[in-house]
Amino acid sequence: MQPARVRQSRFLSRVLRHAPASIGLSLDESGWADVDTLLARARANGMPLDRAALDEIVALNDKQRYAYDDAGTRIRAVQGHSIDVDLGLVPVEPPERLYHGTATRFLQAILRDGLQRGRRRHVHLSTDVVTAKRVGARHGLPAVLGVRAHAMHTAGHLFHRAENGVWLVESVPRAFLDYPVPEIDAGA
Ligand code: HQG
Repeated sequence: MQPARVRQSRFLSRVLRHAPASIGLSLDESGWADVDTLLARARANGMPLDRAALDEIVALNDKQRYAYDDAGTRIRAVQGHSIDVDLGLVPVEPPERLYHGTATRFLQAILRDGLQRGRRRHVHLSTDVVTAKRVGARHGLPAVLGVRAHAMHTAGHLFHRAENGVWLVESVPRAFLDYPVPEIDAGA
């Protein structure tokens, strides 16, 4: 995406996941914002954004972070919120294994306390090692943990899959974590 679109996408991430009130926007309980109101509030707060740019971001965003409703009049982030929204996702059976990318400096705490959701609503898990490593690299030198997801599910933990394929869970107790991950070569 062009730099202007990246800036606009970051702005959307901030207002649709974390701080709608910072531009005087309100989301409904499912996280939806009215598109026309969003565009007006964005412009009023110094972020040039029109419907064509929004369409492009929704369609081309590398992680499919945002989605319109069926009528195309509302928009929301499909995951990653820190504010309290109910995405209406139904629990689904996860695969045997999922992965979590983090930074090496967090490993000691994670292996002691398990994975915590921090300021977000969920812990985010990836289906593949490459994606997890990329997520971890956002925080520093990346490290990838394995999560025995199906065993967690059997033990009663609820898993959800966001529209963009990211897996969401409330926490991961350390008993379900593997580090190092046997199937990853040393250094991954
Ligand atoms: C770590 C991006 C210490 C955790 C990504 C992570 C993802 C602990 C950091 C999405 C811990 C939280 C989410 C513990 C977890 N002790 N550290 N017990 N438990 N942590 O950004 O998963 O580009 O809130 O490992 O692709 O990195 O925004 O979570 O390093 O899908 O669309 O605490 O955000 O998507 O960091 O990223 P974050 P995340 P977007």
